[in-house]
Parts: sequence; C-alpha cells; structure tokens
Amino acid sequence: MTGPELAEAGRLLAAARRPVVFTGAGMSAESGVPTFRDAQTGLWQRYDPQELATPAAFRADPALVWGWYEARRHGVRRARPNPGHRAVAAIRARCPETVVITQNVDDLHERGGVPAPVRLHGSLFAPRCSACARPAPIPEDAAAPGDDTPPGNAAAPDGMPEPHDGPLTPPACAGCGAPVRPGVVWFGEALPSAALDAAVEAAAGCDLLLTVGTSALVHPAAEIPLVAARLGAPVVQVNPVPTPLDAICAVNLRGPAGEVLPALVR
Ligand code: BJW
Ligand code: ZN
Repeated sequence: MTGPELAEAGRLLAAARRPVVFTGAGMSAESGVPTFRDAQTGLWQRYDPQELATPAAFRADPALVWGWYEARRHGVRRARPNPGHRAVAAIRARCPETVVITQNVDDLHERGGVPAPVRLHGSLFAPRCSACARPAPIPEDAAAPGDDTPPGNAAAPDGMPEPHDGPLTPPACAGCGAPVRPGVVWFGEALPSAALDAAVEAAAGCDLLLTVGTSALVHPAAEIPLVAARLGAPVVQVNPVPTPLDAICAVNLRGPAGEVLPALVR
C-alpha cells in the first residue's frame, strides 16, 4: 500500500454519500478467527468443506458437523473486534447511509459497533431446526475441561478451533424433535433471500464499495462488488494479496484490514 493509493481511497470514501462495506473472513483474521482459504491457517486447508459445510454432510454425521460449528462458535465468543471492525463502525458513524454487508458468520461487526450488518451466509449464533426451521436456543457455553484460554484468543495458536473439537450430538428441536443445525449457509444452499436482495439493492445504489478481506471466490456473494462496478461505483479493495476483484477496483490497498482501515478513516 502506498501513500498515494491510500490518499485516493480516502478521497473516494470521504466523497461517498451511500457507501457499501463488503466483508469476508480476512476482516476477522486479526481477531484470531481463521479464514477459509489462506495458506497454512485457512480452515479448508485442514478440513474438507464437503464433509462439514454441506446439507449432505449434516445428514450423514450431524454430531461431527454440529461439534465443529460449536467449536468455532466457542472460538468466536472469545475473540474481540479488531481495529478494522472499529474503523468500519467509524465509517458508518460518519455516514449513516453506509450499508455493511458481510459473508462472515461471526458477530464481530456487531460487537465492533455495527448493529445490523446484512448477513449473506448466516450466523454461528442462530441455530435452527433442520426439519421445521424453528429457531433454537444457543447452547450454554460451558467451559470445556482444561479450558483456561484467556479471552481475546479466538483459536489455538495454529489458528484452528479448540477445545470443543470433536463430535457433539446436536440438541433436538423443541417443536418436532429433529436435530438442530447451525444457522449458516452451506454449499448448495440458497442465501437468505431478504439479505441477498438487500445486498444487491445496496450495491446497485451505492457510490462507493469497499471490499475487505474476501477471496471473492464464493458465489453469489462475490457478485456484489461486480454489481456496484457495473453501475459505475468505484470499488476499493483491502486485502494483503491479489483477488479476482483486482481488475475492477479503482484502488487496491494491499495490507491487513486492521491496519489499512484505521489509516483510511483517520
Ligand atoms: C485478509 C487478512 C487481513 C487474510 N486483512 N484481508 C458460480 C460459479 C462457481 C460456483 C458457483 C457459482 N454460483 C454458485 C456456486 C456454488 C458455490 C460456490 O460459490 N462455489 C465456489 C467456491 C466454487 N456457492 C454456493 O453453493 C452458494 N449457494 C448457491 O449458490 O445456491 C444456489 C441455490 C439457489 C437456489 C436454491 C438452492 C441453491 C452458497 C455458498 C455458501 C458459502 N458458505 C461458506 C461457509 C459458511 C458457513 C461456515 O462458516 O462454515 O461461507 S464457504 C466460506 O466461503 C464461507 C465464507 O463466507 C465464504 C467466502 O469466503 P471468504 O470470506 O472470502 O474467505 P476466504 O478464506 O476465501 O478469503 C479470505 C481473504 O481474506 C483472502 O483473500 C485473504 O488474502 C484475505 N485476508 N487476512 C484483510 N488481515
Ligand atoms: Zn423442528
């Protein structure tokens, strides 16, 4: 990231009246929440998405899938918003028309000061019945034996969820008795239509889209920045590495969200 690039992005942001901030897993990386596709630390480096993040995987082994998501929820509960999350809240505080759209299933935007981001891929904190979709209570967070990790660390030192890793029988739905499932969007599932509609509408009407920490490989979410660009809004990207969005971006800010975003809103 160079000074002139940061200055240009800052100018675009300051001029925007209807900005959209579009975030992915890199937004929470500096809070200790693992991304999916980063080399070494990405979840999909160690886990097979077909065995954990599809409806078929849950049908085949509900305890494996539920246990994995409980481990991740536990990790997120211990994480804290990073300076990037707070910078996004500052953008929204300066410009109340700002729409924050996230692919993340953590709650760090909310805890960082953005009360109601548009959630494209659901939430770790919204379990529901796998049969009748009735919302289910979030399980109590009982500390696991030997769990004395201080708050602030979302994950084990290697970035992987601990310590509830392992199968865990999901609770039964209070209405119909079917297994409760995580309230996230798995591969092959439709995104929540209200959220997708809100995201497309915001992108189509924005005058700047700031994309942060996404590989832009997962569809249809990855099309949100393309909608903005196609309709003439400048797109500014924050990511340490190139992505398929580079070509449509007015400015590419290469660096971590927790450093670049605070510099952008300074
Ligand atoms: C930093 C950083 C720092 C690191 N600072 N940056 C078109 C083409 C091809 C395929 C498809 C298509 N349309 C649909 C598909 C199929 C599929 C898909 O996209 N597959 C591709 C992967 C090939 N899509 C779907 O199945 C979707 N559903 C669907 O299409 O339904 C159709 C339908 C319609 C009607 C009825 C029925 C069906 C659903 C997709 C659901 C995605 N779910 C997941 C899991 C959520 C639950 C969970 O958490 O386990 O969502 S997958 C995972 O990827 C998660 C994320 O939200 C998503 C995006 O990942 P993200 O956020 O970009 O993370 P990474 O790790 O990829 O990237 C992190 C980035 O951060 C990197 O670039 C780093 O460099 C950067 N970074 N540190 C800033 N400090
Ligand atoms: Zn039910």
